Amino acid sequence: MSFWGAMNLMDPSSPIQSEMILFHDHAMILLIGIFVLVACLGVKLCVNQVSSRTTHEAQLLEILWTIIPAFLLVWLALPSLRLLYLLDEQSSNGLILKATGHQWYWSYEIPSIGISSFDSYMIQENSLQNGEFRLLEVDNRPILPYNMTINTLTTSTDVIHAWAIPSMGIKMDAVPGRLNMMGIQSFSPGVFYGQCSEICGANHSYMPIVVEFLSLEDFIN
Ligand SMILES: [Cu+2]
Repeated sequence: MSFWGAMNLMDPSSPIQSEMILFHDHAMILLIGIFVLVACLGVKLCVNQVSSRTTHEAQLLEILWTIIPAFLLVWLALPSLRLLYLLDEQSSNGLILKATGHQWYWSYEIPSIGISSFDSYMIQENSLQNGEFRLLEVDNRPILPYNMTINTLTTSTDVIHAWAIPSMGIKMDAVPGRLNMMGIQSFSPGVFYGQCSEICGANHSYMPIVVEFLSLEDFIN
């Protein structure tokens, strides 16, 4: 279990989400460093005299406290840009999952293997089996192979929804009249949960997202 897993947060289930957690930790190093420095200087300023002989016309100090923060910003920006471009990576294996948002359910289509559109409704509380998650289970879920990138297309038929699976670092708006694309890839077989992430109306909370990942052989069978 990772550090974040030990903190009761979800472990990443896709390469992109692992990268996002690394970037978060990277940004936190800078943030905590700046906070500690400013806090120490603040305390020092309170207990000392405000004016000092050595800080008048201190050109070297001025140059340093301009240049060092500039380098720190570049140190933050470069990995951020790298992550941005990784997020936009598209696979070329032709496997596409199309998710269409409706008020208030999702429908899926996997055209490359001939699976035509089917609806995915939330299972009501009184029909849940033992061990199933309340407000998260659906009656039909799309099945995909793990360890390969699948292009996800999202769109909507009525209002804006958003297709999101937190443990995979995915959140893509589903906008009527528009196709948004994003790559998903799972490290492992399993069932992954998410919810609509755009306030889309009265039953916004009742349109969960469930995707199941299998090995390629099981998927083909
Ligand atoms: Cu929605």
